[in-house]
Amino acid sequence: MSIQIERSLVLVKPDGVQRALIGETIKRFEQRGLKIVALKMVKPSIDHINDHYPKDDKWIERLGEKGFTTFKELGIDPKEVMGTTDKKKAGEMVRKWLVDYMTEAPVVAMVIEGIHAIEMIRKIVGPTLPAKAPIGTIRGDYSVDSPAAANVQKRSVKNMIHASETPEEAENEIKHWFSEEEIHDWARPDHKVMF
Ligand code: IDP
Ligand code: MG
Repeated sequence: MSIQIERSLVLVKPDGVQRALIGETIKRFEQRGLKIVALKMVKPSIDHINDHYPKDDKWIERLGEKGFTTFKELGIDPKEVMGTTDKKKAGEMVRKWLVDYMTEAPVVAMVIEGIHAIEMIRKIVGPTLPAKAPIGTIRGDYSVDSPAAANVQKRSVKNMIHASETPEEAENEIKHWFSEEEIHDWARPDHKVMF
């Protein structure tokens, strides 16, 4: 098996920045041995966030479905909360709330590099919905939100952090947030004893 060095895009979302959890978040990636190769604070425009998240039906339906799964578990009628049982319509609503959330304050954007970085980072971050995120993950340790509350209040689930899910997503997202000059090639001397 070849050693797979990957890069992933990570964002400390507006709730993470406003709660002063930037340092705590970055620390978790550094201490695991992952290397930060780009870093900046940005107040994103609506257009920038709109182009950051996918626009295809499959992604939008998946977004709608995440809330529906929670409603089912809690015995809540999705029609009562979302006004629809259609995954696509629900996903479109959630996507709009997500753009509002991501533009309400600055975010901290990073490119993080390492062996199997995409999977390693998602593990440190934890699953999307805080109730499902194990303690020890960033979302499990620092967020408590749920679609059951968020969707009633017509807002996104606040879960502190974004991380690319697939190599394709990572490639697109890194290009969307950083120019080539902003991404640095440097070596961590401790990697000599780690690998
Ligand atoms: P991810 O951030 O774990 O990759 P995605 O499915 O890509 O999860 O969703 C993007 C973001 O949309 C989530 O991080 C969360 O902030 C928000 N979100 C996901 N599902 C819901 C929902 O059912 N209601 C409100 N917001 C949601
Ligand atoms: Mg995602």
